[in-house]
Amino acid sequence: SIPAGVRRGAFIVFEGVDRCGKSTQSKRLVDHLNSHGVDAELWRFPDRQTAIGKMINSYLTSQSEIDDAGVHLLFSANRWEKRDAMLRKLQAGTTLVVDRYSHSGVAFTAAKKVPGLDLDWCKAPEFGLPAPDLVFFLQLSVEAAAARGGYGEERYEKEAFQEEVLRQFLSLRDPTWQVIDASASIEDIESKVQTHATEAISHAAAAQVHAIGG
Ligand code: FDM
Ligand code: MG
Repeated sequence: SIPAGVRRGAFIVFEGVDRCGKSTQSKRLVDHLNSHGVDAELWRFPDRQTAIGKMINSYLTSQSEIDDAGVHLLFSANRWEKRDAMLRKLQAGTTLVVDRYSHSGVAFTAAKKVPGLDLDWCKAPEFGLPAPDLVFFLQLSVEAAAARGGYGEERYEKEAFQEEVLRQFLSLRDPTWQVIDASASIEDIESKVQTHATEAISHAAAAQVHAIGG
């Protein structure tokens, strides 16, 4: 059981198109927090280590074909299988900095424009998952992202598709998101991120973890 009086950690998510700097910034944030004595861990979705994550990895690397609805539910299940562990960490006082979460799930499937898999359908399996306290959206044009060295070989790493993903992210964006211009320097972005994250950590300590849709 969790000792009384432990301040819970904050649940902080980074979202954005591929190559927008999510991985760099999430790692820098965790290093910064740890070096200031804040208990924080870097997580990412998909978590390719689990059995479900291995199926997702094989799909993303085109070693397997999975129906669009099916793989959407696998991505969501990959978050659900981590739900208890996320809540335990947060309640024990660990701040979780997470590279991609539900908004990626919704944006990437909605971007496929598959009949029947509309926004509501894409959001439904996310309802009930732990809701982030803070979402950073690193906003970058696909042109600028592609100019950073081009995309890799994975299934979704195509410019036209990333354009549609960006449109979906922008339609999901809500006023609680911290939208950050990801074309700025790493250091400028990092300092904005630190400011908002520090604030979120102090607010989270006094609040319950919410559920998506709840
Ligand atoms: N992705 C990621 C999804 O399609 N749905 C999801 O729920 C999540 C979390 O998986 F193209 C996509 C986004 C990306 C791919 O992600 C692999 P990483 O961050 O590049 O490993
Ligand atoms: Mg990738």
